[in-house]
Amino acid sequence: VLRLYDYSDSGNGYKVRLLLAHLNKPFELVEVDITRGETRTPEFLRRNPNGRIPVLELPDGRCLAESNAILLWLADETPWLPNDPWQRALVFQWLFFEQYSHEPNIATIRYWLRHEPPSEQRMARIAERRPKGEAALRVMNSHLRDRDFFVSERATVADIALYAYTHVAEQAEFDLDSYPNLRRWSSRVAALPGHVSM
Ligand SMILES: N[C@@H](CCC(=O)N[C@@H](CS)C(=O)NCC(=O)O)C(=O)O
Repeated sequence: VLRLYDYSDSGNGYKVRLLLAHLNKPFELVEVDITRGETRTPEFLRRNPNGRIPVLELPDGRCLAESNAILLWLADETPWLPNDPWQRALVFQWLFFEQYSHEPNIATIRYWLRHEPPSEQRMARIAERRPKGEAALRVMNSHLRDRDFFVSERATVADIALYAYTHVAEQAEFDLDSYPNLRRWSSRVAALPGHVSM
């Protein structure tokens, strides 16, 4: 059986849990407490030298890290990853966008607000990232003006990756009321059969 090393409050981990639920794939969950350095033990570093969850361990012991790489691996030959080369490329485009423009500016703020005591340094770091987070949300909101999902008429792993931290962006004090298309898309993703919440 597949084994997922994960931390329940992680959006990156939730991406994988959500896709596994849609694919109806059983898996064993191993909770790793990232707030206690459990991702940096020699044992964990053997599974992911980069010391981060999520990590998917296959029954033969091979380990795959990076949430979006795990999504692509699991989605291969399923409707969650289009076969058409152009549509696939667009899925990759949004997955890279998620990792470069979205997650570093939204997930991080959410984490700091939830796990770090208030300080001037925390405020400065958040202030530096917030406009970049807003910019990412604006790009998504415009893209969704005349679309139900990011790449095709049905949801793909691009939607799963972007949903993970967008639907909890308010926990990072982003106001989703400014992004009505994002709100509608978010409800659409949450209404898909097989959906599980974070
Ligand atoms: N790019 C990675 C990011 C993974 C990541 O940032 N994981 C965080 C939790 S969301 C983590 O494991 N932090 C613990 C640590 O850095 O020791 C992915 O998409 O999987």
